[in-house]
Amino acid sequence: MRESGDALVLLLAGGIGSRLNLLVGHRAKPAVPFGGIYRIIDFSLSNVMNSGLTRVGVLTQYKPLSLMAHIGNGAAWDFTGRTRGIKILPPRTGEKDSDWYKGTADAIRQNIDFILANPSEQVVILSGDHIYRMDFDAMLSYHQHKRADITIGMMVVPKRDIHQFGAGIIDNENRIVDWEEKPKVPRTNLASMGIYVFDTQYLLRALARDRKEVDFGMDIIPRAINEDRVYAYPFYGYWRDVGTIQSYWETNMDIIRENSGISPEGWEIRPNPEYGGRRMDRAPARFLPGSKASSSLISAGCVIEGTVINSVLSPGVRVKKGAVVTNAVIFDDGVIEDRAVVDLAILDKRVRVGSGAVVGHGTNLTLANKQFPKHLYTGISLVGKEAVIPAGSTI
Ligand code: ADQ
Ligand code: ADP
Repeated sequence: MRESGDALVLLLAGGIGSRLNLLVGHRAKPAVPFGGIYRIIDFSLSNVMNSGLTRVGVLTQYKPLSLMAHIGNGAAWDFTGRTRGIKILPPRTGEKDSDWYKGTADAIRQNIDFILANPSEQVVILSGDHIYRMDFDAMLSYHQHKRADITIGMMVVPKRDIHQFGAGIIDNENRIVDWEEKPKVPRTNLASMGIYVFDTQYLLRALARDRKEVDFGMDIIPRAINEDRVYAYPFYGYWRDVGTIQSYWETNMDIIRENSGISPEGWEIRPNPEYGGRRMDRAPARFLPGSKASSSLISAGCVIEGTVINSVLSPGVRVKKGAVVTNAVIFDDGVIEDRAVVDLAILDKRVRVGSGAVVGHGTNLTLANKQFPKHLYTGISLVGKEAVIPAGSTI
């Protein structure tokens, strides 16, 4: 048994993640492939496993099919066994659309039965949307030490980004004394990571108080800081909310680098079970004569004849003769034909780029700025699942 007892984990995996655009056209954001052999949710599930927690409920809502297939019975993360388990919790399908979750707290409220059926001292609430590495056991011990009602994982972010987060002001004991969800005017650079430890009895009382309180950041926490013991748990490790194409791409680039803090050494991230042994048809990656590769992550089953620089390739990608792939993220079984160029782009599964075609503007911003208003332009091209880019074309 862990020092801090066996807390129950609730993993929020239902958000739409619309800023990820084509990548969430048919799958939930936590199911979006990431870093070659993972899906985004693997990071949360692996953190739970590595922290010694064994009981998990996954709250789904939007396009959950790939996500459910991916999690399966949870064996990939050791969640099977007599005292262990992972359960997918779909939204209550009542008669009206309005029964769908209205926000994070409402989603938890609709699953009170699951909390009651799994008695625990604390509930850990996480998001399935983040790429990070965190020990929840240490956070639970801290929560107990502070005798907190709620403990919130928080980290310092650049002030210009604080408008995307819950922002907290703390006293010198780390007690949160002021709070603003997504502030327009920055008063602090301490951001909520959307990771909460609640005393279970406190959570049940807070959810019962007022059904109009549907969101943790907007409703439950602002009320709690006035009346109850709410503490920040300062976090100094690697954590990214991969909510936009830009941050998704940057985080993929981070996983290439050895010293970024997210490389899987020393803290096991268990991948998509499909790559964890079941799919035996993936031979080792193969580099043919004339190929060049550097600063890249190349998965099994890839065959490289051309050049790959600063890119992340999922299993089964082919880069043919004379093709050049730079600053790219290419999902499973993509084919980059002879002399094609992919520069600063994300390609969903099974995309085929024809001979001599050019995908992405790279750093050639003059070309890009003609097509997009400057403020919308991230510079990163996105190609949808199974698209075919005709030979010789430029997109
Ligand atoms: P947001 O990033 O805006 O802010 P939110 O949309 O509330 O996050 O979603 C949080 C998590 O819950 C996501 O993983 C999302 O997928 C999931 N989710 C959202 N609605 C859901 C629903 N109805 N059912 C199931 N899952 C759902 C929050 C906090 C901020 C904090 C950031 C950190 O409100 O205070 O700073 O997260 O990313
Ligand atoms: P997602 O796009 O949501 O990440 P996948 O496309 O990988 O999901 O998988 C959806 C379904 O398609 C799965 O049942 C998977 O087994 C199947 N599938 C996987 N690889 C291929 C392939 N090369 N061609 C057709 N179907 C595939």
